[in-house]
Amino acid sequence: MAMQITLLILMLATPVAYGVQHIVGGSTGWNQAGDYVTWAAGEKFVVGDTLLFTYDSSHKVDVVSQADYTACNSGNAINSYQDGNTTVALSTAGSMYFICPTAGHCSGGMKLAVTVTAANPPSTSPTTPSPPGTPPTTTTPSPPGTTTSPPPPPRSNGAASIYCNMMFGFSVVLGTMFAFMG
Ligand SMILES: [Cu+2]
Repeated sequence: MAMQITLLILMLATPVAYGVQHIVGGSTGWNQAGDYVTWAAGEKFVVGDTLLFTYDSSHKVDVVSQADYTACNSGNAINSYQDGNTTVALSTAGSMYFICPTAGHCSGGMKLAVTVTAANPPSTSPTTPSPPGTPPTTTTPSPPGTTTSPPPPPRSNGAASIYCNMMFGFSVVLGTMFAFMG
């Protein structure tokens, strides 16, 4: 019982207690060589996680709106970082947009959009859509199996029911015998 409670506490506490640190661009980091669309597609961002941008002084990190992300406009940046080692907390579910404000860098691909999902409920809904695809394939093979098995019973139906009755009667007799013996 204590073990089960411990497991339950661990399961409930783990997603909240430990956020994942996503190093933007992986080993490439935050620079003009990165492909942040591909990188972000391979990551799962959950509330409580953090992003770590590592870059040299020729780059910066601007937090921008979706429109400014699309337009590569750093004029209305919500936040701007230039310390070369920037941690950004993903504290709310939704989308966040980052661009490098250095001229030509954003339009050259130095821009990142992340979709942050809430710690627990939304993470279960993306997994539910995939099972529905599998049941239809498993239900299709079974009808042929069920249609092939019915034909034999009607032929031997009489004999089978007699056999069943005999076995039932036999088991009743045996049961009664054991009941008396015990
Ligand atoms: Cu840059």
